[in-house]
Amino acid sequence: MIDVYTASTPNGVKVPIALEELGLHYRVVRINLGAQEQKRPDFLRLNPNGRIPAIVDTDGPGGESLSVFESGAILWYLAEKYHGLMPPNAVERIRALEYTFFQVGGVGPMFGQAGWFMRHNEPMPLAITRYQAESNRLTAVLEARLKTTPWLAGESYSVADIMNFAWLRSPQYAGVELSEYPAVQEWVDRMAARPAVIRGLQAIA
Ligand SMILES: N[C@@H](CCC(=O)N[C@@H](CS)C(=O)NCC(=O)O)C(=O)O
Repeated sequence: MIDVYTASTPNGVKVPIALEELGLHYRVVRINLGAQEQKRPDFLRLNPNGRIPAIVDTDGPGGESLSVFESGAILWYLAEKYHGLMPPNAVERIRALEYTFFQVGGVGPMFGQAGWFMRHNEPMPLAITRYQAESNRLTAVLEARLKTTPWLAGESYSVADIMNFAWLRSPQYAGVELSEYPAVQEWVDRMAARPAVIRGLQAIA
């Protein structure tokens, strides 16, 4: 059994979507971020960084229970263990890794900061301008890629699509208008129509 400690946020939807795509059974343990449950000692034992998502796989390596944190690490752990969401082609596997790290190091932090400053009580125009511009620049990188390949890794759907979709499905949060990025919009729509994606989003709605 896989327990998923998560919440209904961009990073929080990735793991249920991946588990649905892999056809696995899992249990959602909802973490109330407003109540700071992610900072409690029992959760910090799973993720010392005090953020969702985290998982516990009761059947980890050697049959031992294993906890994993960081959404990118969780998705790669699941993809390796269950042989799915990973392109069969070696070059595409590298592309999947690239766009996974691109999301973790770029899209997530920039969209997150744009949204945070846009909603802060004190107006901070410089910060908003900076993070919205970066969010748009990163979306343009995805646009260029998706103009040439159906999925971010290439011909194969992979963890990289789930990682980035989790943020690009709500672009307005970071002040990004997807009508300016038609290939990204088409990919978001295609992903949102996948039955496993619908089930994953419902699992944490
Ligand atoms: N790089 C981390 C980011 C995790 C993250 O920022 N999670 C947010 C929700 S989207 C969170 O837990 N926020 C609560 C907090 O910062 O206390 C990942 O991909 O797992």
